Amino acid sequence: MTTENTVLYKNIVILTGAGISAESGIRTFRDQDGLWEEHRIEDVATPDAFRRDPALVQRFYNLRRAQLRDPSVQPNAAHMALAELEKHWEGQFLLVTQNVDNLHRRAGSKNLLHMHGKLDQVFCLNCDEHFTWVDDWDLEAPCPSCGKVGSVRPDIVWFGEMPYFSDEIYAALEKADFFVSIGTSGNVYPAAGFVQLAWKAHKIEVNLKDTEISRAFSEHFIGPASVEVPRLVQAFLEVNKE
Ligand code: BV8
Repeated sequence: MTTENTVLYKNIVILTGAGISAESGIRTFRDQDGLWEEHRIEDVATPDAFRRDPALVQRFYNLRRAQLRDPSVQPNAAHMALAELEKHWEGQFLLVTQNVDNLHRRAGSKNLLHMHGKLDQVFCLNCDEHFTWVDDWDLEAPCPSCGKVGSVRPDIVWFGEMPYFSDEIYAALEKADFFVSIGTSGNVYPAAGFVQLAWKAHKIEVNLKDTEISRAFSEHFIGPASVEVPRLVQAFLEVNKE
C-alpha cells in the first residue's frame, strides 16, 4: 500500500487464520503437518469423529481449551493492532476469524465474527442450549439445561458443517474496498474463497510465505504477523486519516 494510493477506503474486511495466533503460542493446523495424536485434524474435527469416538474429540478440544487458560497465551501485537485499527476507523469494519481461540476478543476487537465457532463455547445436541465453557468438558456430565448425558459438544464448525455468519460475511465482502487476509494458508473453504468475493477491494495478504491463494492479492506483507500487521495498520491509518 504505497502513499500514492491515498484513496479513502470506506469498508474494510479482515480475515484471520491460525497464523495470527501462532506467536501467542497456539499451534497452527499445518505446523505439525496437520497431525494430532497421529490423527489428521480433518479427521478429528468432524461430526462423524464425534459420533465414532466422542472421547477422542472432547480430548482434542479440552487440550486446546486448556491453552486459553494458560497465562503465557496472550494476544500478540497483531491482535492488538487490529483492535487499534477498528478503534480509529470511521468507516465500516469487519473482522472475520477462522480461529476458535479468544485472542481477538481479549485484544479488544468488537466487530468480530467467529465463522468456525469458539473453543470457550459448547452446546447441547438435545436442547440446543449454547453456553460458555472454559474448563475441560467431561463426557459423563449432564447438560446443565436439559440434564441429558453425552449430548454436549464443542460449539465448533467441523469439516462438512456450515460456517456461521455466512450472510453477514458475504454482504460485507460485496461492499468491501479493502480486504486483508492474515495468517491463513488458504486451504479451507469457504474462507479461502473470500478474496474472490471481495471483487472491488484492494487486496493484501500477510503471511510468512506464499499460500494457495497468494496470486489473488495485489500486495503481500511477508513476515511474522506480530511485525507486519502493526506496520500495515500504521501505514494504513497514515494514508487514510479522515
Ligand atoms: C463446508 C474449526 C459445506 C475446527 C475449522 C470434503 C468433504 C466435506 C467438506 C469438504 C470436502 N472437501 C472440501 C470441503 C470443504 C471443507 C474444506 O475446505 N476442506 C479442506 C481441508 C479442503 N470445508 C468445510 O467443510 C467447511 N464447511 O464446506 O460446508 C456445507 C454447505 C451447506 C450445508 C452444510 C455444509 C467448514 C470448514 C471449517 C472447518 N473447521 N476450524 C477446529 O478449529 O478444531 S477449519 C480450521 O482450518 C481452522 O479454523 C483453521 O483456521 C482453518 C484454516 O487453516 P488456517 O487458519 O489457514 O491455518 P493453517 O495452519 O492451514 O495455516 C496457517 C497459516 O499461517 C500458514 O499459511 C502459515 O504460513 C501462516 N503463519 C504461521 N505462522 C505465522 C503465519 N503467518 C504470519 N505470521 C506468523 N507468525
